[in-house]
Amino acid sequence: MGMQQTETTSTLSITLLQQMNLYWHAANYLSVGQIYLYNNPLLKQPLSLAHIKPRLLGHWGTTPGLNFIYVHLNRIINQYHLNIIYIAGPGHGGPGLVANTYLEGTYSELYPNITQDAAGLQQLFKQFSFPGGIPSHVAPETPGSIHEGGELGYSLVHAFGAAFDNPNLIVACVIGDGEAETGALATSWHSNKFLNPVCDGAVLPILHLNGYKIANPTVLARIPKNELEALLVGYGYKPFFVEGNEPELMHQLLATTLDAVVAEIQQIQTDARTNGFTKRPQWPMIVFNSPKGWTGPKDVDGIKIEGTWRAHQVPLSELATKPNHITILEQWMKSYQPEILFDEQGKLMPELAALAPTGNKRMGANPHANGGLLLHNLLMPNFTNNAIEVLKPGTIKAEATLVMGAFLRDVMQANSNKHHFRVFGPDETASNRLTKLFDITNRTFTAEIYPTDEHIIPI
Ligand SMILES: Cc1ncc(C[n+]2csc(CCOP(=O)(O)OP(=O)(O)O)c2C)c(N)n1
Repeated sequence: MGMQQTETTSTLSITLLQQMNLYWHAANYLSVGQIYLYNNPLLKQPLSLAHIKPRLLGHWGTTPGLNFIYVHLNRIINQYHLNIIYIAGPGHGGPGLVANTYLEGTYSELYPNITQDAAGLQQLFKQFSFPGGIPSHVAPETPGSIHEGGELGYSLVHAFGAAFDNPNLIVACVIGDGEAETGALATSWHSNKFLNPVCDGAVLPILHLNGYKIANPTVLARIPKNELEALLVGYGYKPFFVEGNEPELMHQLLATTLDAVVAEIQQIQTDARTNGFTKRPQWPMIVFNSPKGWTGPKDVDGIKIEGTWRAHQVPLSELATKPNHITILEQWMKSYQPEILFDEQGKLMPELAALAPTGNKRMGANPHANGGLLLHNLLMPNFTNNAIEVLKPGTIKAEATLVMGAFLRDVMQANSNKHHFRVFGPDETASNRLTKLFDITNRTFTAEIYPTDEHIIPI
């Protein structure tokens, strides 16, 4: 098949493009602020060492890309009334998710001390990776997060887990190109062989191809594009490439691509939900190729930072000993023009705030990403129904897992109309003797099925 290279078009009006770009700047500004600032959040005073945290932690490199994607998902949520949650595989980009959930208002609702003004900004910045504050990675307390960002590799499997039996949900899953080298992630691509568009939601993988891990290039960024495409096609996806470093072009490219991707997802789902499951769809995905540390310092002391591995963590880390770096940091933060992003009090300008979805459509507030709102207790049969009476020791022959299989079958039966109980097994349901489950269910598989297969169906 031919490569999906989106042509530059004008999906966004000039006004919308400018506003989305400013919103992105606001998210980037808040991200940098979290990494560096202790005080002076709106840079109303000349920046000095006293305003800077004594110990600098965090990851800048992945963050502008995560922010860019967030702003664009906000647009399609509004445009198509979608229900989307965001999984950040490079969860070390915690400042980006905190910034975006703050901008959309969720953060202040959950944490009322982080107000929408200069005092709230100061708290927001200070608490990040600070004693008594919040983690530097996307964490359980980050609004909208179901994925802990510390150990790379599980984003895509979590995304599929969230989409199973959740037909109206789209899970946008940003995957780091470094993360993609882990064993867990490398095999998770195949989860599309277990996803059925009739009864499950959709997963939109977004491979964040910013070229580097901590100090090394990534494999996927250094193979020819046609090999990368062949790999992703081989995993069963239809990759759309969004590549570049010029923000305006990238905004149009990603917007056009997301419009196309939403149309494909909706077409796959409508077809399957009208005509039943006929074949495994080729789900769309995006390869988002942008510079690591995008919009950050281009060079520091003659050494290239933006677009290199050097942008991974804290690009300016010797502020105490190099006063010219404080100037670079100030110029960097001012390049986002905080004075046009926030009003005098430090509140996001209303025309920018209006870009975010509202209520539960905000990705930070989506109930599907909340650990409690949508939980239902399982109806539990009395386990003693499956008891085996042992009148005298050593007289009964029985297998523990066979009995457990019968119990799991009864649990599944009791909850069958709710579709919220699944059994996952690495090919050991039968060999571990849980076979009583097959009295009432089968194994889901959307790849090819042979007549000799047993208890294997697409749904
Ligand atoms: C399993 C695992 N191995 C190693 C690390 C250390 N680590 C943290 S960030 C990172 C690089 C990640 O690169 P990528 O996924 O491409 O993210 P980005 O470049 O966007 O920061 C590594 C190796 C980790 N967090 N988890």
